[in-house]
Amino acid sequence: MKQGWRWYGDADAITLKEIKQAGVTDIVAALYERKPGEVWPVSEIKARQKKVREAGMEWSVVESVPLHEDIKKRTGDYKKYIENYKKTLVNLAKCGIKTVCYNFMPILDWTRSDLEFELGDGSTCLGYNEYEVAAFDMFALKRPGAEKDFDAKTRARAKKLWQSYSSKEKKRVEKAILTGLPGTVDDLTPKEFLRQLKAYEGIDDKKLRENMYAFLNEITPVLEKWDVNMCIHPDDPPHPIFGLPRILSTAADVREMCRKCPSKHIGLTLCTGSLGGSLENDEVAIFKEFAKRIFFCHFRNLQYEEPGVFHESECHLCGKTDLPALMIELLKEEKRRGEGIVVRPDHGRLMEIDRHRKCYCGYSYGGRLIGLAELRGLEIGIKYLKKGL
Ligand code: DNO
Repeated sequence: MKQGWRWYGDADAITLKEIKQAGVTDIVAALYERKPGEVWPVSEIKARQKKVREAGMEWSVVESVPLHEDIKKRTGDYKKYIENYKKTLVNLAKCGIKTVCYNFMPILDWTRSDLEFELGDGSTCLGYNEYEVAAFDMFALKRPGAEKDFDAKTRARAKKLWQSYSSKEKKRVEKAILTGLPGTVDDLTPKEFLRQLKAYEGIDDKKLRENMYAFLNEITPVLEKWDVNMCIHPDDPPHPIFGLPRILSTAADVREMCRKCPSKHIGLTLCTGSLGGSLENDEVAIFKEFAKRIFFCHFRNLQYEEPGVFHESECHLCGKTDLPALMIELLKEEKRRGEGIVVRPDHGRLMEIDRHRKCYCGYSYGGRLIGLAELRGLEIGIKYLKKGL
């Protein structure tokens, strides 16, 4: 396991020195100041790379090169944006950075309904409650036709919940959903969100898939020439929200992508927390099936209160995903390849140690430090017990 860590550049409250001291070797970063659709200049990539190298680490994974919405919709200036995307990939490859994470979620990237879910010990983490999301959709956003997306039971429960909420609680949900979470683009207002949703009218599941496969096949010659691996980040949560299709949520979706886009450079970011947002997904089975096409991993865990209601776990190793079993699969695949795969402890609790500074949601120092240490211990323990791995 190559020990990765997401760093948000100079705007990040966590310094490279702290990251290095955590035992990290591989930095996961991006040019966050560049908007989707822009070409990333070599000079800027090099400047960031130099900083990381000076701190004794290597920038080895990009997370993300975000896609302009026009590419997802295949409207407007999408051709120009695809050309720009290719240029960015070439520029990254010229600097030796050849693993690129991205996603194909329309408008919203990952979505939570609670950014400060309090655990028993007073630390906080991120949470998701599908009834809160449904209530926000129907009663606050008032998306036309939203009711049709929920069954009678969900509608009734969401209504009751919303009626019981104070305006402060409602605001909390709205903020959590519309805030551009780290790595995403901008904060949205309800009005702007509705406007963007309208632009997706007519783009159903089938159309969005076609658009994704077309994009991937168009950039494939660049991937092959420059030996770049594209690893899609699964939808989070892994199901449609706000009437928007989500097309990379299950093993079947990955299978279909691999069939439609056969290049070995097109693969997956195995994100346990995102895939784990559906009780039907089996993260270990997904790893096994697509092992050769997994170029990057996010490891963390979820705790369910009931189906559709979960929060991040106190411990990266315990919860919905069988992390020890997954680690064994990772080590087997690394052995087969003869090289390590970058894994980053994805998210962590916000604990006292970080209260004095402004960490991006989910991206605290202490919480991820524990996560990384747990993963490292697990790796060493497995190797000890299973000689040869
Ligand atoms: C959340 C992240 C996502 C991810 C993007 C990849 O913590 O995993 O924001 O970076 O979806 O494009």
